[in-house]
Amino acid sequence: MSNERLTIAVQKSGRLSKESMKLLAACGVKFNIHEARLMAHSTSHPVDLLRVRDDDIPGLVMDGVVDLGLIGENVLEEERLERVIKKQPSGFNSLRRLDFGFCRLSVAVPKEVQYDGLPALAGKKIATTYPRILENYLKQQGINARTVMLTGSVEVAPRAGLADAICDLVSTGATLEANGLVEQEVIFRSQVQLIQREEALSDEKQALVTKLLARLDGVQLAKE
Ligand code: PRT
Ligand code: ZN
Repeated sequence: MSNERLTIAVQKSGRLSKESMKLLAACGVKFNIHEARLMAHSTSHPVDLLRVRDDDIPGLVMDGVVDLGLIGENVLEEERLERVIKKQPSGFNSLRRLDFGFCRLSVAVPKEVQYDGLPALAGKKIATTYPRILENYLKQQGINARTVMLTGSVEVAPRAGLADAICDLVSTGATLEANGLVEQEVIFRSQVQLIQREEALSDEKQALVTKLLARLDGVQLAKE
């Protein structure tokens, strides 16, 4: 990867993609996106976009493979905890929290189950895509429960007999409702962050980041 161009990792297609591109456009960074391509070169600045699965973004920044990333804090924190356990590089700099991608990570149980607080989860199986965040939370709360890792269809796990409860992302609550689940504990609140790799950038690149941040702050301010 070229050293003089600032590289930014964004989600290729999903809930964060449109807002991520809108944000860059609002900062004056222009791209011609070819849907099939991983890389996009800015036509206005020495900036390259790397379009990937959101799950890959924290690691790319922590390994210093890209300079910046736009990522949901849920994915960022899960990867950070996982890397701390594995003793892999887990450092990054938080530049800004942005006003999109809002959601919460919550524990939900089937509506027919009586729930009278966290101790009700003791000894239970909880299905989640975020085992590290959940385990961390349970440990802090002194609750002994088992986590079952599922990368999709978490909301059907109780009905399928795979788990007693779930811990999943919620925004409107419609998915929980449709699956007969009741949200009981919010364990993590998330929004998108702009992060930078820990290792220093060249002076030129850092100057460009500073310029983009000033524009970004202007854009965010104008929205308020
Ligand atoms: O392919 P790739 O791996 O890049 O994408 P993905 O499928 O893993 O992620 P994507 O695009 O679904 O979500 C990207 C990010 O958006 C998440 O990591 C969160 O930071 C953020 N986000 C915000 C959400 C939601 N809101 C959300 N509601 N991510 C997922 N959901 C799902 C949730 O998992 C559940 O299935 O929506 C459902 C619940 O929504 P409600 O409105 O019914 O409560
Ligand atoms: Zn993902």
